[in-house]
Amino acid sequence: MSPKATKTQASVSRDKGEPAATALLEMYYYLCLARAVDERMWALQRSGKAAFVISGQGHEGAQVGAVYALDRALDWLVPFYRSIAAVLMKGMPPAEIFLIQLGKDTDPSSGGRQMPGHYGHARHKILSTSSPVATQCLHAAGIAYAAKVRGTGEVCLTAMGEGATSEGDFHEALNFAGVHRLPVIFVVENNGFAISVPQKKQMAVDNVSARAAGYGMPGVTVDGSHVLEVYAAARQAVARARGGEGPTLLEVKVPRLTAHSSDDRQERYRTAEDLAHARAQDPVHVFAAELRERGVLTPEGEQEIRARIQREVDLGTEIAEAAPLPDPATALRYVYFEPDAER
Ligand SMILES: Cc1ncc(C[n+]2csc(CCOP(=O)(O)OP(=O)(O)O)c2C)c(N)n1
Repeated sequence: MSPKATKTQASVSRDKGEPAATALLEMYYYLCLARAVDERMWALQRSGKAAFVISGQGHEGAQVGAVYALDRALDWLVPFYRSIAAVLMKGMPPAEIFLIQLGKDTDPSSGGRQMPGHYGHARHKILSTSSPVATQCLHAAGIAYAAKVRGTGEVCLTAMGEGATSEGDFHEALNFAGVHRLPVIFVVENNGFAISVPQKKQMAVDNVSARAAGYGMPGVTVDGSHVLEVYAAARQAVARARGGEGPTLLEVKVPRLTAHSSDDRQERYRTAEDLAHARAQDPVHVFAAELRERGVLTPEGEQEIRARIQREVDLGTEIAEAAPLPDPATALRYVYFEPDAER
């Protein structure tokens, strides 16, 4: 581990790698918070207040497990449009997610310029979400290269879907990261579909992780319904990156619980059996059952978490709804260079 790496998660025993009860409950809190924020995003869209939703429902286990392995203050996140749990964990409160979704002036990612789902936050080291899929892989490799050159000890984690791995940018980024042994983790949240295109029409391999071999890095596949399985794999990848051993391709198989976006109807290309199978793999339910079995999650504890989340999501919605829209006179700001513009 680099001497410049700062704190680790306090409640995790780094020796045994077994999260303590407080850590497990924090993971569960983020899983449930992300789900509740996501559901509110759909409510805002369906009630005509937001133009668009792109959801992370089903992906929460992958994101919580992976981001929990980072040093959240030191490390970088280069997200994609489904990274709701990930950006919450990196420090964005629900209000900021809703400000982004409603395109408000105080949206921290772009001041209302970007589409919903384009998360970014300079202070929390979240790079702006890039619309063309897979370009984030190059951005992440660039950040990791800078970290290596500067010797900062930072690790960069980027996320994408399996469809993104068919893009040239993905392969160029992995090649560069492999050659230069960069401290970067490529997390593929494989939900089996690129909009309506199933994985088997996207690639001739069963596991995206197979692609890692071509770039001289480990490729690992884990089950995203099991948060601790993801966390264990991500911890190894972070240790490897921080220790100067280079990148990892971490594929996390996740269920996609909603349509691709609010502009899609998945019933047109998914069978009822497939949808029922996805629901049975819901990481929120799977993790809750696991925590109950371990005696970590009690009915009272669960009620407390749910009530706290309800308050946070309601408050976040109120703040975002009350916030002003950007002034139309500023629409071209940040498009062209303006030497005298206010920043
Ligand atoms: C370069 C590029 N091509 C096409 C699109 C349109 N598009 C947006 S999301 C998406 C599907 C990506 O699928 P996948 O990477 O599997 O992620 P998922 O949405 O399933 O999580 C596509 C084709 C885009 N944004 N950028």
